[in-house]
Amino acid sequence: MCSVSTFSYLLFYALFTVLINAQCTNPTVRREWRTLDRDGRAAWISAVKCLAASPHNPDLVATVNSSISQIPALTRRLPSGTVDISYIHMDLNVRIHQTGMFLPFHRWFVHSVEQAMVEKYGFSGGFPYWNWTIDAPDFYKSSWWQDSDTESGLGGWGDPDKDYEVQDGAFAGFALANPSYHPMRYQYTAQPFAAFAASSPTIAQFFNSTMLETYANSTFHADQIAAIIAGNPSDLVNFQLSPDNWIVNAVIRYPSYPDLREIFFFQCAHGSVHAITGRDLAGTCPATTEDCIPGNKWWPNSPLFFLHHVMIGKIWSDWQNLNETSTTAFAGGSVQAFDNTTYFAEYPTRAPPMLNTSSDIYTDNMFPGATIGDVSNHTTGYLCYVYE
Ligand SMILES: [Cu+2]
Repeated sequence: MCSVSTFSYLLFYALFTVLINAQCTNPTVRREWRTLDRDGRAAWISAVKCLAASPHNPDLVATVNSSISQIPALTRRLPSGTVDISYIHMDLNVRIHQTGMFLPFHRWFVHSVEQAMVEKYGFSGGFPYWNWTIDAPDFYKSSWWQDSDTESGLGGWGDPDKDYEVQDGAFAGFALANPSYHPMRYQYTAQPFAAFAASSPTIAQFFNSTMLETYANSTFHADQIAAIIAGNPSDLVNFQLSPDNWIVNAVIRYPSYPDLREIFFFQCAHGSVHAITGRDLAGTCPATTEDCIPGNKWWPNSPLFFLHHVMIGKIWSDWQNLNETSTTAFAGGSVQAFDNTTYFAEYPTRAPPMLNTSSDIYTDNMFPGATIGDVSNHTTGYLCYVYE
């Protein structure tokens, strides 16, 4: 059941948290999903569902011009919490992907969702993560998709006869409202890039035939992720190009690289996990939605989005831990610049205006704000967690 905390408790908790976290003497621990016991998994799922069923946040406001974001106006139909959380990501899409804001925004976003679960629904904290390198060798049949427990299981692949709606586990029939009402869906998609390129001429220009046929799971094996981390010490620019950005950077930055395929592997880990899981984690339109523009907008529809992004945050953290200067390093611009390949190459972590550690993370007024510097080091005051 979703018991909402009283105001006085909230206030007490907030003050308590501020006092404790100023020192970060007692960090929460982020663990791989499969190392949690059944109660731990059920507690996280319960808090996610409570958040999804929570009232709309009346303060949430779209800040990107709709001619750019290409999303419908925010409607406040049920289900509610899920609508808001995926809507902020839909609105800010062009500012938080393929820009310097990618890593900071998503770290802040997960933290904010976690805080809401803790403060409102008694979640004890310690957001789990999905180490998909375990699943890379045989993604379709991996243990990740085998837990159908109705309280603690994440369920399996969707039913192809029902628009790939998930039929088992705790999120079977999980109701979503973006881009229109539908139950949550996953579709195993081994080679997702051809369809992805076909969806956008702007993006298609960056693909070559090899890339179009690449198997998504061939980009996120454990040894490849280890190479991304170890291969870019103190080089945040090149590190960022690895887990976040798609193929585009590889083609433009390394046009004469002898083995483009190898570079491509390192680019794609983040997007490949989205794409191979398909449907709601990949921004595919529901079969019943008319006038729908697919893309990466409503990725947070799926609770897996957050487990995935805690893993991305862990990879960033592992890189930061290589040396002291990397813990607070930042580099990146605020504009995507897809349509200008010269510009795109000139600014590998995207174009001016440039961001810095004092820059505010975009919030759409949905959650309390923070700066990029606030989320650089997750073991200090603002965030205060460690990975295990
Ligand atoms: Cu995102």
